[in-house]
Amino acid sequence: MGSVVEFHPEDRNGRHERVTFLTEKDKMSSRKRHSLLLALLVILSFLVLAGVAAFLIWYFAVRPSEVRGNPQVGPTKDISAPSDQVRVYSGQLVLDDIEYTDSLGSPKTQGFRELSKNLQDLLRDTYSKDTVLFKYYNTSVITGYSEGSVVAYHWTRFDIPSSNSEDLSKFTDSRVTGLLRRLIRQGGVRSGLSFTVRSITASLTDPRMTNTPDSCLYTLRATGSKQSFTSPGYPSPGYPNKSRCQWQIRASKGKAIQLFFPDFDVEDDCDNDFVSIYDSLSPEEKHQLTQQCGNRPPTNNLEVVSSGSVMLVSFISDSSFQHPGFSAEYIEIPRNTACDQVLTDQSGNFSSPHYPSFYPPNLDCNWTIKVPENMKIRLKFAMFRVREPNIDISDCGKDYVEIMSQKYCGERSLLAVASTDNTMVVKFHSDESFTDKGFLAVYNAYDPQNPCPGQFACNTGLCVKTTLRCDGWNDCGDMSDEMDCKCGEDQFKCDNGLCKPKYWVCDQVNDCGDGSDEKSCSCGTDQWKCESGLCIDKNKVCDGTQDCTDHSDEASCSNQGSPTVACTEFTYKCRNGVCLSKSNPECDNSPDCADGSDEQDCNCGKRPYKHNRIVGGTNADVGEWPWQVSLHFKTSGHTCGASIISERWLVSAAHCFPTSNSEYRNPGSWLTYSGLYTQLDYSSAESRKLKSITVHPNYNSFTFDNDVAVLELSDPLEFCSTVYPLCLPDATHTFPAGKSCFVTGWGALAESGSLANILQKAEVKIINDTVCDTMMSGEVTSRMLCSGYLTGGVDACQGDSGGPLVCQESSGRWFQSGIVSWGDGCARRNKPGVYSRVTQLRGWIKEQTGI
Ligand code: 4AZ
Repeated sequence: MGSVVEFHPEDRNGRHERVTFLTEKDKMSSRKRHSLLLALLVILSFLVLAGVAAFLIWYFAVRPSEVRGNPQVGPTKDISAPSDQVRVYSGQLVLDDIEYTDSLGSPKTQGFRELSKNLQDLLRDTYSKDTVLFKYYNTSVITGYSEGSVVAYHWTRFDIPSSNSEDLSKFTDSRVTGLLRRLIRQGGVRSGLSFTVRSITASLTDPRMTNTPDSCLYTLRATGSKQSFTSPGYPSPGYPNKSRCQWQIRASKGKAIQLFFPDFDVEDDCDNDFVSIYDSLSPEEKHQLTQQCGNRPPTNNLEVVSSGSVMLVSFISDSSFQHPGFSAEYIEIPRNTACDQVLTDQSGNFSSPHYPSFYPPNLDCNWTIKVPENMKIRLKFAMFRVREPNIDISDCGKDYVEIMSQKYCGERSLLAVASTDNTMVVKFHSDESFTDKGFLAVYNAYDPQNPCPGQFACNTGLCVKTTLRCDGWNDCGDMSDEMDCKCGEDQFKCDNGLCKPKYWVCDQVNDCGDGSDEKSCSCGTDQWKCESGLCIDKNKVCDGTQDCTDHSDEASCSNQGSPTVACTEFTYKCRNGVCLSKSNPECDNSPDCADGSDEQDCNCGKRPYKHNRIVGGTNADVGEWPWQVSLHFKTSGHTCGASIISERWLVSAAHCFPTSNSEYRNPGSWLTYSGLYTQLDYSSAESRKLKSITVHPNYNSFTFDNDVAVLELSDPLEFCSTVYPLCLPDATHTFPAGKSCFVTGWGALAESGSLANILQKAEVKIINDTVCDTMMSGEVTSRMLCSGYLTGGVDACQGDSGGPLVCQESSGRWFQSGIVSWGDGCARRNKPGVYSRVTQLRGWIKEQTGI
């Protein structure tokens, strides 16, 4: 047997090498053997490596979870199969016998890591006591600590394979909390640990909230000066899909945190993207302050306040739409401990703490109002929003305002209360979760002998004009102005005692509220009643022919959306010529035409900004009516309104362009402002010149029949949060009598009054055509429609002309039903506003604009 040079590099530690000289032949065969050996070696090392890899895979992924080791703090690998169900429990551990040190504020420190490791082991051990839960145990993570008593924030994740889905029902809050409570019963100690666990909480948590200290989790320190942070990618190119970020904010001991969002634009659907804010460092629903999504205008900024020195902001994005995200500012503020107040002035106001910011959780406040002996107090809420999700507002079990043993919660528009003597105590309670904007209350003392000099005194303590008494409308808020009324000649007495105009009987609108005005309007036994009140033969319903003038006999047939209906002037016609029996099918988010044409060109009628419903006031919000345009004539300033129907086209009223002065028909005389809020500041509006003005050829300047014009812009608009088109209804679209719609504009605030600076909005109801024609002395043509209140008080006025009347459909989209046209003065009794009927003018608008 020959020898080979054996070369062991690791053996060359001064030891001798064995050297043998070889013959040529030996050399040849030795080379062959050498390559063979090398190949063997490679195969062997490959096998060893493969074995190690297989072991690792088995150890970390395949090995049964009962024997899985304790995971370290760090990003959790999503090792669950796609079909696995995930359950996450998060909560707080309160620790005794341990001092909070600054090192616990930063996950990068040794102190943080050591304590976290011990607590994670403790959690794993605790969960291991339940064989079912532990079978699916994946990991426990400590995400942070706060001071005072040291509180550790934890979450634990379980992965349940779909094959074991029957075990999902075993994951109950009581099972988990019961298990954790055992830890406390056993003294909360564990050998080798220097601290004890005083209490522990855990509740089911959205698995998307499971950030680890190493992932997109930021620790921020609030101080007395403002600091800020933003969502990832803010503002451009916008946040990425599947962002999961959290910001832990800590303030000094004894302080609170105020968080303000100067800019907030997150996808509109909270199921996809949202920001959740917690009064804790753990994302437990129990401590959730609010969850928000959508685009908020600068007039409705989000601002929240914590109860203690910690706050967690969690941002989740699932959608792939690109939105800028948010910028946030945080600051340390004194904690709101004492909010009790005694008010002795004869009038004044007070509000929930930090109003209009969200009030803090965990708070109780008392306001005691004391006025002179012989006086009483009336209290009115200018704003009242104390809402919590899924709360029955009849028992107000969570946050509430309490006045004279009565609890109030939810959102209220006309809340007023009167005292029985010269004192009134108003209590406010907020519990540990979900806060809201709160309230603003105004009070004044009054003389009970003469509570409302010259006015009617409501039982609520409010005073209303005597003309509002017995007018059929609830002006007091508690209906007291409509009680014990003797109905007039021209009024109908409802079963509930209200008086309503006789015109309203049998008009298919429940004006009484109890249906009594529509009760005895029955048709014959073989007849069917149209929505307009007309009676037709029963066999004419759903026969494919429109027999009711409002086509209600064909509107709700079981063959809805079926393409078999004969086309008439009341049926919606798809682009392929097929007609539908469904009413208002266009842009309703449900495809009805086989060719999809009813859902095409539907980028309209949705306001980009998310709006707060403003209770009471008539000032619009920024971006609330993004299709509203202000038309300025030469140097006269605002003259008329208009609406945006596309980047290049506006709709307005023909009477805004009279022929009395040729300059009115000259496009060069006009300047348009889109996205305008106040007439005092044009800086953020989009201003465009006009290229053409086209007035309806059949416009009649005496009767105002066909009062419509289309305006072409010289340059296209750029759509944004405050500039966006409304939807034009199909010619067959119906806006039924009684429907609430909105008219907007900078027109006069009262008849012969001055123009508004801030864009105004008014809610008006569509009025039955025959009722309106009677009220307006037979001057209402079929190209007109009426809207407003027969009692007066709310209306469009001079300067609103050309602006839109819009109605929201169940799809959420706003459709233009009217163009402000004329009226008998403004807001007068029995004189509703008259509008150009857009459905009747739709064909002409399409001919002129292609829209
Ligand atoms: C106007 O003069 C005008 N009340 C517009 C609307 C109404 C009255 C007048 C409706 O432009």
